Amino acid sequence: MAGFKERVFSGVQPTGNLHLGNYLGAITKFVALQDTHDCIYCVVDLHAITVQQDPDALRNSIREVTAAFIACGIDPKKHIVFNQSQVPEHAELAWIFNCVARLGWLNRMTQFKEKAGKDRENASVGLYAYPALMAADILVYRATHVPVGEDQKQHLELARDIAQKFNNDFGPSIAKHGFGDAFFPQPEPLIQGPATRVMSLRDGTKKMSKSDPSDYSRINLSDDADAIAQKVRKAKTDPEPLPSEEAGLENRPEADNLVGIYAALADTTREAVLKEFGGGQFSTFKAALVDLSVAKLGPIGGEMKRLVADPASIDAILVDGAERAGVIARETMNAVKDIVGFVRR
Ligand code: AQP
Repeated sequence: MAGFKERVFSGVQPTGNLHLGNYLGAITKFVALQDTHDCIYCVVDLHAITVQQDPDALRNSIREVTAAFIACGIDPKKHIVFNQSQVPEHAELAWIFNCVARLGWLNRMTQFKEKAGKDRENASVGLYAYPALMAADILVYRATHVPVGEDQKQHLELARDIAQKFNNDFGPSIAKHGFGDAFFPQPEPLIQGPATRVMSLRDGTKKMSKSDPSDYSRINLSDDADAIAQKVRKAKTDPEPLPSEEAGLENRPEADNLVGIYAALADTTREAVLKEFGGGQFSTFKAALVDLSVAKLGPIGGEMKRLVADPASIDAILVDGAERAGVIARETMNAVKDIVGFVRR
């Protein structure tokens, strides 16, 4: 992005067990981007409390997500790993963005509508304002690239709108303080590959999600080989054999989902998977999917267990990450305060 140093930011909520959707849609991308970019990966605990959380479970989840990051291959020494609440500048910039974003923009957010459900009057103000905080998470580091799953696309578009409106609203002040014609970059979503939206194993029309009451709807990163095998075997399918061409997956959401998962785990395409398994029965395909899933996810679950057994080491990683993130975030906030017109220390 012209004029801005390339930097990657993304976050994961500590709201329960991380699952295959989080892994394929987001975390595998986090890992790959480490080779080419400076990366900041955040456990977004301020987002988690937009719905009620048990305090002890939340603390455990923060450590578990951190362990998952590391077990999947994120290097917290070369890059930055921390939890959001340790860097107060996220919340500070979010307030300013609440004053930049328009009500009409937030009213269009489909995730709020889905999560608030019918009882919208009873949803927290935080759940409604969530996308402005997400914009602050990204832009407090002036990040240029954001690897996310498909479900976050709309929030990313809002972050771009907020960045642009801030740049426009404060244009003369931005120039006066020596930042040219734009202080914030337009962050680009990175949504690629065969598994940008992994669906529930029980219902191919619903997103795989931590908050689904059925544990059989998802494969958790902490699941052992037996649990993975059982969930894949029980995954909903249809009576037809697998098609040989991608077009044959249309209107077959469960088949499409399992083929997409296989392709992502094997680092190949749906087309290639169908070339191998097309025309065959689901039982053969599922057996291969069990083997592949266990081979890929088994070691991650084992390493997560080892890491969470030593919470002090995880906490030390988070403190170190928060200190390094805080240096960047404070620099941004000092500039933002000057641009907005606050008197500061
Ligand atoms: N099913 C999915 N397929 C692909 N990507 C997914 N992501 C989440 N679900 C899928 C991506 O994972 C990253 C972290 O997501 P999150 O935990 O911060 O929030 P979420 O999207 O709200 O995840 P859940 O599982 O659906 O949580 P709950 O049930 O608590 O709402 C994001 O990049 C997301 O796109």
